[in-house]
Amino acid sequence: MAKTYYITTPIYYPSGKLHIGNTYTTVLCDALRRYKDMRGYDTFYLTGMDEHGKKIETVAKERNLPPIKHVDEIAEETEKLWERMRISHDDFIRTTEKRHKTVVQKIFERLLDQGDIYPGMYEGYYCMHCESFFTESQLEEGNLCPDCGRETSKLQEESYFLRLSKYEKKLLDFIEKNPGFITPESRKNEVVAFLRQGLQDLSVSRTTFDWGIKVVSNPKHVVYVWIDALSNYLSALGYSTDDDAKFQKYWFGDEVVHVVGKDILRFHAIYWPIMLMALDIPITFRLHVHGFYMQKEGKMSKSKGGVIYPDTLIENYGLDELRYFLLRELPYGSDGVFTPESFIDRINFDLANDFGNLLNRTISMINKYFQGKVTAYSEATTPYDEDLRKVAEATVADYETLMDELKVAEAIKTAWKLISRANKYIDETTPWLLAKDESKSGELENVLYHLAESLRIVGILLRPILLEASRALFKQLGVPKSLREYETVTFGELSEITVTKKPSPLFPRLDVKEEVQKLQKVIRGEEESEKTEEDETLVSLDDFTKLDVRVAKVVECRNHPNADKLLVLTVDVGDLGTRQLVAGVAKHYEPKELEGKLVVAIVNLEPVNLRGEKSEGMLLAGSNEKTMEILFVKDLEPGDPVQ
Ligand code: ME8
Repeated sequence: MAKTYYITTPIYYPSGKLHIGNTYTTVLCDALRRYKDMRGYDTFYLTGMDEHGKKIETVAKERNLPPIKHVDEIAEETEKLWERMRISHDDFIRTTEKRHKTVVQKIFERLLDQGDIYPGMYEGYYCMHCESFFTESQLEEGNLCPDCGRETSKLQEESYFLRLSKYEKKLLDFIEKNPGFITPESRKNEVVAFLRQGLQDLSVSRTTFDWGIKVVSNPKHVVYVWIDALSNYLSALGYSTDDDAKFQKYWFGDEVVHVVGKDILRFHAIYWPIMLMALDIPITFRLHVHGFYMQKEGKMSKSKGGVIYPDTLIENYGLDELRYFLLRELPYGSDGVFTPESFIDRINFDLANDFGNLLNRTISMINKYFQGKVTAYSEATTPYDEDLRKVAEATVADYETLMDELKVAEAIKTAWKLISRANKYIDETTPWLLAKDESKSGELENVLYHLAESLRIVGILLRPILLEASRALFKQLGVPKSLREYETVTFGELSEITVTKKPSPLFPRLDVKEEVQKLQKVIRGEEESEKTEEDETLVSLDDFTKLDVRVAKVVECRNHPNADKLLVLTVDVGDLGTRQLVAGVAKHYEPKELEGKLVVAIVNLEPVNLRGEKSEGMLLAGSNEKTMEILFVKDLEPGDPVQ
């Protein structure tokens, strides 16, 4: 029976269009999956979307869409992108699907029942504007919100916690006993150092937003991101359902690989194994952590811009060109930089010159000197044959080792060693001189055979990487289907071939200056169309007039039961009736002094729950470092509009 291979990407947030960073991980897993397929494995490749959470709810709100509409749209767009990129995934899991929700709810309840999840109070810094909690270390200087820069207040919230501390020692032991569990080694060391500092239990539920999976036994809570997200690796396999054949086959199979970027190392190397330990599920996976693609200017992110999108690159340069660049340029274990220059150079030097030209020259010479057909010829040899063969054999061996170690960039580099060796072989054997001497015809045929055979091997090695070019190579060289398979990757399997009469270049050469400028524009253009921070503070008149701002009379005011900085006001808004507002003004006003006053409030905001009290609008107040003043009016009536 074939060995099994289960490989996964992170499930991506639909907070915006996916960029080349997310694309990299997806292409990397695609290449590994295709490699394993080629090696005869029974493979299963999972990717998908992580669709819940406050951030997604907010983005949807900004787009005036119900969250489900928003995530449906991005998921559809993403699936189209993967289709376009010929990603070979077997399943696309979305955390909003029923099959996933049910599993998450089961997992949560089970952990709760057995005491690995327990109720408690979460204390954090709350930004009223973003309705989000932050830990102290996430805050900007002065305890300001890292997202909007506004002041935050320290608040408590009811939350469930996952008992990480209980499993700390067990996890350290596991990592020690399984040296290949986390690769590269440097990432493993990071995790071990972190574990040694001691783990705090993890808050795993929220009551301040709805867009998530409800906790069955206490639906006031939604499951907070990581238990929801990580469980996808099990729910997609049918874990805990009647139909768990895939779970049995792939989770307990021969190889399970989670591939993630360095940003989510801790979640996968600590929280996930601990969840599995608590659930009594064997940790069968290995975790592979890759670095980030950066821009010269720094990081890329879906929300902050500076982003390069794959569609544009495929449209302008082709799928193989993009796949090649992404897989070749990011070295194992560190970050890489995407620049227009490096992208165009890789296409010109590696693909067009080294590889494409070698194929083109070989085919042209076979046509010119042997009417398109050569046969393995062993009688007349050249002094360079043996070395070429040896390099081919070593290349295949190295390629296998490197691919098995998930070092894809290095494996590609190795394939290029054979390409370079073959190019050198042309210079050494000088076929155009051999052609001048009738008696050297056997030697010439032998040389061309060696070149064709080297190219066939390169074609096989590059099958998982260059989807179109490897097919074109086989076709133009006339390699029969059976000799495109990995079992035939040994030098000498080819006995005879008939090449195409009309070779066409695999990769057209690009004009560097022109293309770099074009690419810079493409990238800049997209950055400009992304919202910059300045743009975000500009609001159209249309948007502004959507706000219903009114005079309101405070009829009652009291301290918030759970938060020192907040007051709860009941206000009369004339014909609109009464509203409850929660406002962060308790440090500056006593509840009683506000009663009877006329204030200004926005009254058509969507209600939010602030520490257990409903807020149906926003009281307007000005503030600076020293003080805060509520805007009071004198002679107007409750309900009068403010424009
Ligand atoms: O973290 N270079 O989703 P996400 C390389 N939903 N890879 C990059 C990259 C870059 N510049 N930027 C992103 C999440 N990535 C969670 C995951 S899994 C249970 C939940 C890749 O949309 C990389 O794989 O923020 C990174 O880990 C992932 O995208 C983050 O995607």
